[in-house]
Amino acid sequence: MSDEDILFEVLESHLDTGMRGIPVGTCGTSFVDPIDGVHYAGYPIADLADIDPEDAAFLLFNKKMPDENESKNWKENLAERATIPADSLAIFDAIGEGQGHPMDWLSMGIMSLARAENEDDVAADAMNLIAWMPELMARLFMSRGGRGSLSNPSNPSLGMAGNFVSMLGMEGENAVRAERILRSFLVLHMDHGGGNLSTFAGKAVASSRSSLFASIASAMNALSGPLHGRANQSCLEFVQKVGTSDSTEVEAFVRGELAAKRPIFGFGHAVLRAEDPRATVQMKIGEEVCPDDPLFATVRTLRDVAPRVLGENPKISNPNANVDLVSGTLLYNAGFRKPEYYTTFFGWARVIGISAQIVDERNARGGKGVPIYRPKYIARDQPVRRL
Ligand code: NMX
Ligand code: MLT
Repeated sequence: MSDEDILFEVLESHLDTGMRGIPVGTCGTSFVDPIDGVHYAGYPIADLADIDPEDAAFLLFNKKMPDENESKNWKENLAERATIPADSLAIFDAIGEGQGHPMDWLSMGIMSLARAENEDDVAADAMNLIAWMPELMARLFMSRGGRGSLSNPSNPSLGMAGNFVSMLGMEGENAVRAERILRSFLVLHMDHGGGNLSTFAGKAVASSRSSLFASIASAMNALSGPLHGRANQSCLEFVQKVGTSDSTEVEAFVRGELAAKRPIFGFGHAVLRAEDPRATVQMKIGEEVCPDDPLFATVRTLRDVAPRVLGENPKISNPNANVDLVSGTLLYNAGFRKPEYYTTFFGWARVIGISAQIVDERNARGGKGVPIYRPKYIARDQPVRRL
């Protein structure tokens, strides 16, 4: 690509559209095809749904699938880093129980880890943060929920999903199902190109050479909104509110929500123009692990009915299911009964993809890093005046 290649002509009609479709940079971790969905370093997401989350992280950082040896070394490297520094834990534990959204806790937890920043080694900070996430998540669940400390000490050899489930004290069949659902959840949610809001926000903050922790905490704050990551919480609440799997009743419910100007959660996307393959994969997992669950039955009917109803509105660019339609129902079935925590799982997964993208941007231009983000805004209704 030469400097002269015209990639996109910016028209006035593109302004104030949330930069929809306007190219601003390059991304080496993943790309999103409007029809075939996200690909991690070229691999379609559906092909990756069953790999170890640690291997998916390796793929995003190294742009290749690890061989057996690389996978083993990578996992050992993460395990060696897994002990959260005591100073950071003391800050996190001091937040106390109860109040505030779990995403705010996640953001505060990540900021508390900034005490252990390695100045000028963003790649080491990224590895540390990824290694600390399972315990940070488990502590968030236990202490915010007023359940005291971890049920079992951290054991990184169980893998990130298995370790988390064990720290929460889940056992037997429940633990097996929770780990299975969580492993694929983490892989499916790690990355979604360079321009989704949380990734973009995290990279913008990182471009000022802020710490990895400050950048990722900013990304988590962006993810916490209901039009972005918090849609998985809203979607489960929405599915619970539907309360039926009867097609006629579901259709009436969807029409009622639209008439009341409320979003139909789990449908639509800024970039995708077909059903999100991550939704398709999760539907298959649901058919495997909880086909008779009444919530899953509602999701099944919604998937049939809502695209047709939403498709009647020509303004809606994509009436099909997005990643959030099914994920909440699967997490519920995995034993996580409080929807307000669901976005923290999304955040945990995104920490990995966004960190990989920040490391890439710091390595750009021969190690100088990308310049500080500074898009142009056109002045409106501001004639020059004098006092
Ligand atoms: N329910 C109701 N209205 C919708 C929906 C929906 N599912 N999808 C799009 N629209 C509306 C949208 O609000 C916009 O209205 P207006 O012009 O009045 O602002 C209009 O249709 C055109 O929107 P699009 O260009 O199709 O979509 P856009 O890129 O603006 O928004 C979402 C994308 C994802 C924010 C939107 O589809 C939505 O709000 N979906 C429901 C919430 C949801 O499931 N979010 C999860 C997204 C996945 N994620 O991880 O971020
Ligand atoms: C997603 O995972 O779907 C996103 O983060 C939303 C987007 O791509 O804009």
